[in-house]
Amino acid sequence: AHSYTRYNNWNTVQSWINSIASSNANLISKQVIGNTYEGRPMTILKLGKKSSVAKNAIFLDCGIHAREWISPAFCQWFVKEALSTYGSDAQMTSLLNQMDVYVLPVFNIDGYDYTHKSNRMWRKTRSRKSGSNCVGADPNRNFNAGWCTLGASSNPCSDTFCGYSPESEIEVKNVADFIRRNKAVIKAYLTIHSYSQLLLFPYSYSYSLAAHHSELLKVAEGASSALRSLYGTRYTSGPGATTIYPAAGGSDDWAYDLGVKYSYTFELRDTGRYGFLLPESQIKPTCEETMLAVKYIAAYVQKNL
Ligand code: 0X9
Ligand code: ZN
Ligand code: ZN
Repeated sequence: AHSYTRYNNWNTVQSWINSIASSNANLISKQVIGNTYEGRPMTILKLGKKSSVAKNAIFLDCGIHAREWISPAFCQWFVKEALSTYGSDAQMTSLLNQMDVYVLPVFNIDGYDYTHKSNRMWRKTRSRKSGSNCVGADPNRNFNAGWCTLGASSNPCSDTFCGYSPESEIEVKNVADFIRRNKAVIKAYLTIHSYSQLLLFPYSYSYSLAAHHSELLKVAEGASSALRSLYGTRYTSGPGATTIYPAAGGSDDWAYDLGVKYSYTFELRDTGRYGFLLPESQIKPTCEETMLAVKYIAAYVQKNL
């Protein structure tokens, strides 16, 4: 059965997507953006009050990397909180009245399923190509942003394999196509990973500072202090290349260069004690504190449309 404080497997998340959408038709609509390599439907939940005029939007994805289980848990939490606080929390109400939030609960579904069934530490997609016995590419090295130039591997057996070409991974292509199609309205791109407690922004494919570096840093620092206010969890903010490591082909850099100014990668708890194996007892506190950071960024974006 589904639980917000457990790591739900893919089948459970899939049924949750269908039931939450059908029982909240006033605030949620569903959209399939394509199938994964293994044929699973990638469904985006569009949260927001229905409007007759076009609304600006925030795009939020979770589970780019299969083993980062706290990430899909956060997207599920976000949807729950949005629904349960709409109408009582002034900020959430205003956000969903004025904007839409597109939530992709699990980006790399095939990989996520594989971590539940076969290998808990799997990171990549599950695509195959004749000529190599190694499976999958790193979806966060497969976007068309300095593709495979830095911090990525062209060896199909590597955990950071960039793929055979940009967007060779169908999951990456499906998301990139969706964002390209909706780029006129998408004002922020938020992607959730773990772990290290970082709030990263472009660039990671280059050491150059982004054109909006100081604003991106200011918003990240505001979001980090909002997060810290709940339980004291400390985050470091900065450009990917110098704050974690240089690595090309990431979704954040790609979205930013497409024109989505507020582009952030979260690396959630912890700093290495449990790493990817974060205990289920930490799902609730991690999600509650992360909500504050995401809402901080959303409020800033809303105010600066
Ligand atoms: O290496 C990554 O893809 C991310 N770290 S993780 O441990 N979750 O794998 C960091 C991504 C930062 N952004 C880019 N490299 N573009
Ligand atoms: Zn990751
Ligand atoms: Zn809550």
